[in-house]
Amino acid sequence: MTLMTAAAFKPSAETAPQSGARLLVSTLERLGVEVVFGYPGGAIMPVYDALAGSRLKHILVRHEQGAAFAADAYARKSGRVGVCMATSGPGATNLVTGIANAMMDSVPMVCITGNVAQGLMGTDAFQEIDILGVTLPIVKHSILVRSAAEVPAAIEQAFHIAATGRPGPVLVDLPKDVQFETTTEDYGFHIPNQTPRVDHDGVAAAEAAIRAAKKPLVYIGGGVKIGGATEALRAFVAATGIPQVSTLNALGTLPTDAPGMLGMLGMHGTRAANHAVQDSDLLIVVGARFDDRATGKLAEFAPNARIVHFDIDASEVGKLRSANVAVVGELKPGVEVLTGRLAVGPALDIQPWVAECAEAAARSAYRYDAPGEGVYAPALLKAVSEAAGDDFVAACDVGQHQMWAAMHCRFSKPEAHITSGGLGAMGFGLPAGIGAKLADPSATVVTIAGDGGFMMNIQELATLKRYGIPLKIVLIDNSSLGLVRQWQELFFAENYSEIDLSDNPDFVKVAEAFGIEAFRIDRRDQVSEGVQRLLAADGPCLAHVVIDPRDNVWPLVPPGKNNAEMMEGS
Ligand SMILES: Cc1ncc(C[n+]2csc(CCOP(=O)(O)OP(=O)(O)O)c2C)c(N)n1
Repeated sequence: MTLMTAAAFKPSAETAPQSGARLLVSTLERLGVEVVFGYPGGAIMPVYDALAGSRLKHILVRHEQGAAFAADAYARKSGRVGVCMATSGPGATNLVTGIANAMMDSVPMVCITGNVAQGLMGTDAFQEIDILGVTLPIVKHSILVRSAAEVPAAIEQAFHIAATGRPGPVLVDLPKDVQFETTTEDYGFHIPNQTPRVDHDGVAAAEAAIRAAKKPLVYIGGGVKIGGATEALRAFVAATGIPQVSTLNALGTLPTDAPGMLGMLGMHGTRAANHAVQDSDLLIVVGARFDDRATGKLAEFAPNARIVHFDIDASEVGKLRSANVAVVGELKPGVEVLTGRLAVGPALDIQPWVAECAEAAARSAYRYDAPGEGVYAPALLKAVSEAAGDDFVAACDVGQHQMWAAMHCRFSKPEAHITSGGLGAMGFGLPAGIGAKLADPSATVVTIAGDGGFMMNIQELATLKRYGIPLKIVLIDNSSLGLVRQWQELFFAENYSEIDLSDNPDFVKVAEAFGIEAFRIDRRDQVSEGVQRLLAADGPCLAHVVIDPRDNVWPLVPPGKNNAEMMEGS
């Protein structure tokens, strides 16, 4: 946390007096912000007053959590900083889950909160919350702005910190008196000029390790797309032919069907990916953090592999698994230099390993011919992504449907898969779909949600209607909290405790009550036409997909087991 002091900044030319609120709006405009997601209230009223007539498009969500999730997905899809705002007290606390979500997935976001006037701070004033204190462990940085003159610098600094290095959420708290205060001063923020430096020694050591390996494997993390290193990594893979596995957050970094792409590793990873990791003799980890959902039992993860770890955040390297070679710095130039070095000299001698991985992938390819007449979610989700083509973007909620989407949708770009990976926050899907669609109106954005998570932010259907956002929604309804139900079945002796949602409302009627087109798919022979109808709809549209509550996600690595010990369903 930093308290801004005016002395730290250079005053620029004097202008007519402006309020802190007005300075906030004009700074956001100057930074090129186009969309702000928010919800007003007493402690941020001067800002809302100043918003009227500005160039900023404000999206009035129906719950502040929706504002944070939408801003997060806007950032993931656009590659720019997402912005959300809320009033003090309950408005600010409603942002908290969204802030934690952005922190866990390293998403650049600036969250602006109003607060009570400075004179009232610490007095338990109406709607007063120490939001800096509340969010301290879940922000990259936070700023309490003490005077109107500090507003522009605080905002510029917040954007800079949110977007540079390892990105993350930055909170800017504006007391009400600061919003009202007028000033002629506008302190600019001097953004330091940083040229990325490459750790050449680390890259040379990485090259040596790769040349010595017989079974190298690239372990792609979400940091690759965040670091703008997608093309660099694609070029590295094309040049070397080293097979790859992806974390949940990195899906799409290599297209799903790219040569050598074995799919997701971890708890719901593919057999081919998990076995390759366990067999490999060198893991080239790029922008990944060894999350337990990816590694399974850490002590038995990739037992024979040396580790080359590329990351921008030095504290990630060696955090959970020590690295034999560390390459700390921006991923893009680091990977580019490595590719260049490997291009000279003898080709890698890895053909038997590449062939072994390809055979394993072919042998364990998923089958979509499940018996029965009911809708088979994996096949339906695959069909949706294929019908949408290269413009497909999935904004997923959390649960079985999220894992099915990760495993069975085709992603051709890293921004095509937007999910709450680190935090696993139910309720993400609908507002995330809104944010992603606003970031890229030409994309075919599809929210994929379960009946439980959808209900957590169902009020955002009103936002879709109000702004006519043509988001498509696939609501996979198994009348239960499916992923919890699956765990209860497998690991809690079928003691189904508090997972029954069979009294769900009629989702078609609910959507229609919000003014949104909706229809039901409950038989397999309706899938193809339903998918076409959903994607062809002019405006927002919801497909209510009814599936068998007993359908489970397979394969699965049981908790506490290593990734080679995968369970397969019947
Ligand atoms: C906010 C929040 N609360 C609880 C959980 C724990 N949780 C993870 S998956 C899940 C069930 C999700 O059910 P549903 O949305 O219906 O999706 P399904 O698994 O049935 O596809 C729950 C309760 C969570 N991830 N997030």
